[in-house]
Amino acid sequence: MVMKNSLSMPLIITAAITGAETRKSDQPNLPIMPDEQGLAAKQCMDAGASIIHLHVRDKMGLPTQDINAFRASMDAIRNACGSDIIIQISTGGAIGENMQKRVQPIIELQPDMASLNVASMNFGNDIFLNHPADVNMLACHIKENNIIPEIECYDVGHITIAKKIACDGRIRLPMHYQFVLGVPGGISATNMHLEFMRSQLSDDDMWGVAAVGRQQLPMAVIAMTLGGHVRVGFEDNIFYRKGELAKNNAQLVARISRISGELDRPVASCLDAREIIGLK
Ligand code: KMH
Ligand code: ZN
Repeated sequence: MVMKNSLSMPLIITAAITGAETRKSDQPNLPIMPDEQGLAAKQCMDAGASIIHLHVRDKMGLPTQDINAFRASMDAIRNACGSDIIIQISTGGAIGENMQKRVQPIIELQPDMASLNVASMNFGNDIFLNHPADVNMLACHIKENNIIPEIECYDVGHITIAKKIACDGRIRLPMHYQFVLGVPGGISATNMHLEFMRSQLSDDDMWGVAAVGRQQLPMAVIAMTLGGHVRVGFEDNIFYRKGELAKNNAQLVARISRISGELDRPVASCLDAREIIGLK
């Protein structure tokens, strides 16, 4: 039996391999086509990742929520990794994406997990719109389809909103939070912010950290020591270190696995992660 929320709990590493905003012109090794995503997912799994946070692109390389594009990428990932890998599809999509398109993949494709964004916010120079009625609708579809939601929290108040949605019966407990720190418009990536956000959770809640840019690594290490989980990958950070682009997503995953080893915290296999999250 895997223990929850302790340092002995296996570390779940999520690889956010593509994202919606990262461009191939900025990171030439960004996987955008299904075969590239399959290969990236396999490399990440071999390096210690058990969850793939998935965004997909169209033939032009632009972000899309098209069901067929998701199906092709999910098939490629499962063909490359096997069926134990956990696929978490994005319902956030790209800024400005139509809400019906954002919800469609979870209804049609029933992935293991789906992201759930609970609030509108400034997002860099854009506005990420998540109307309360749409958030409730998304949460209900996720629940009805027996998909595990991961609550993307870009600020402390987002935890409060998520708790209210759960209280209204639209999110099944325990909650799975991702603290996305350092998005311009959200809370910045500092130890104090991370500690405070964590202090708002119940003991049974699961949480992880996805910090943006150069804060990805330090925040990940702090999360690891506090019993949290970690997300790395090109969606949030394209560099290995200052001025040096990462070779691939797996290089970022492998570094987290190595540090976890040094901390004597085991890295979760896909089956460990399924047990911790409560997935069949
Ligand atoms: N692309 C961001 C605007 C998610 O995956 O749910 C939203 C995002 C969150 O990436
Ligand atoms: Zn995402």
